[in-house]
Amino acid sequence: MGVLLAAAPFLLAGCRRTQNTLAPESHQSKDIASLFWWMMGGAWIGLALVVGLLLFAWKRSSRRGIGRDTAGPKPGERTGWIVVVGLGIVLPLILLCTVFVISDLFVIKTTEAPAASSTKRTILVIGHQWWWEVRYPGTNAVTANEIHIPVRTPIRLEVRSADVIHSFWVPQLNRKIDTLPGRTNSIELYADAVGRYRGQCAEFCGLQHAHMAMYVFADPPDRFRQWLADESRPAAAPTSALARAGLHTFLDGACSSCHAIRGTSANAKVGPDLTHVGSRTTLGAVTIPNERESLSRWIVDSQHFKPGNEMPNLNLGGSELEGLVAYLRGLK
Ligand code: HEC
Ligand SMILES: [Cu+2]
Repeated sequence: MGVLLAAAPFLLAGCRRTQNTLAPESHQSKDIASLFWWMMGGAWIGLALVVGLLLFAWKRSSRRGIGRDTAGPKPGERTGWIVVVGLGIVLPLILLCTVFVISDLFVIKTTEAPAASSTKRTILVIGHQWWWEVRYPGTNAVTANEIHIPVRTPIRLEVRSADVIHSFWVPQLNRKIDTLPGRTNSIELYADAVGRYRGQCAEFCGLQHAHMAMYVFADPPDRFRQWLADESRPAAAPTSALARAGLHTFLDGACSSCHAIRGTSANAKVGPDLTHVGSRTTLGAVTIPNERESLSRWIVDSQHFKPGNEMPNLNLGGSELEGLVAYLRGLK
């Protein structure tokens, strides 16, 4: 207990910035958080009431002595029933209906996606085992796991699934939205402040479900426009002999049977689009940082980081591996 108490400030500090529904950063999450606090307050009042009545009944019965007079109806039995029906049935019904109406008519409404016709931008996210494909309809930009949006701009987020049911959830920005095979669901994506918001698949979807996270970056509008223009361009050509060799390894080897790099002949869709992989901060759905060493280790042994993921270990090493890393690092 002491250890828990001592650790509490650190645990709570950990909650503050990431994946905390109670640290809302959009009007949707603020509505969800205040609904939570109202319900929480109501629940505590209800609990206090029940415990109070229990204590009251206990004191009264012990004063009278239980079982001393069992014959005939006890005084106060009728009021007992009135209290039971009133507090036990009618009151909960009223409270539940109120909560239902408030959450359904007001809170859920604010979380819904703006109509496609009334919003400037739609972003399409497709859940895969175990990563997120991100598309910007109307542009060529395709990326993975790291979603950029302009700050304080309502975005229509459409979600689909390539395989099983996943659930897209960025707690500081909005509620969960399931990605279902054969169906498109939508929600609004909106951030009050510039920053990075972590999200997570919220529906168990297989072995690496826990390694299926994503980041939403809310950028100032002009930085976002620049980012989107960069992401829409085809891949940069390799600039060194080593990177050129890496491009050839990529195209001739197995990599191009699963990955696309726009501007080259690689156009497969099994794994993430790597056209601008160098512009991401993480790899493997926020599992490892996007640095030279971790990229190299991922290519050699992605199964070490995410056992069971769809990318096989390909027994690469030496100059082939060096070339691939140099080439992919250059894809900004
Ligand atoms: C059989 C298909 C397949 C092959 C072959 C393959 N990959 Fe992958 N790759 C994937 C999948 C699927 C992922 C996503 C894994 C995850 O995060 O769950 C991935 C992820 C990656 C990532 C991380 C991308 C990101 O943004 O998270 C890189 C980099 C990568 N692969 C490079 C390569 C290279 C280089 C080769 C060739 C040596 C290669 N892959 C071969 C399927 C494949
Ligand atoms: Cu999932």
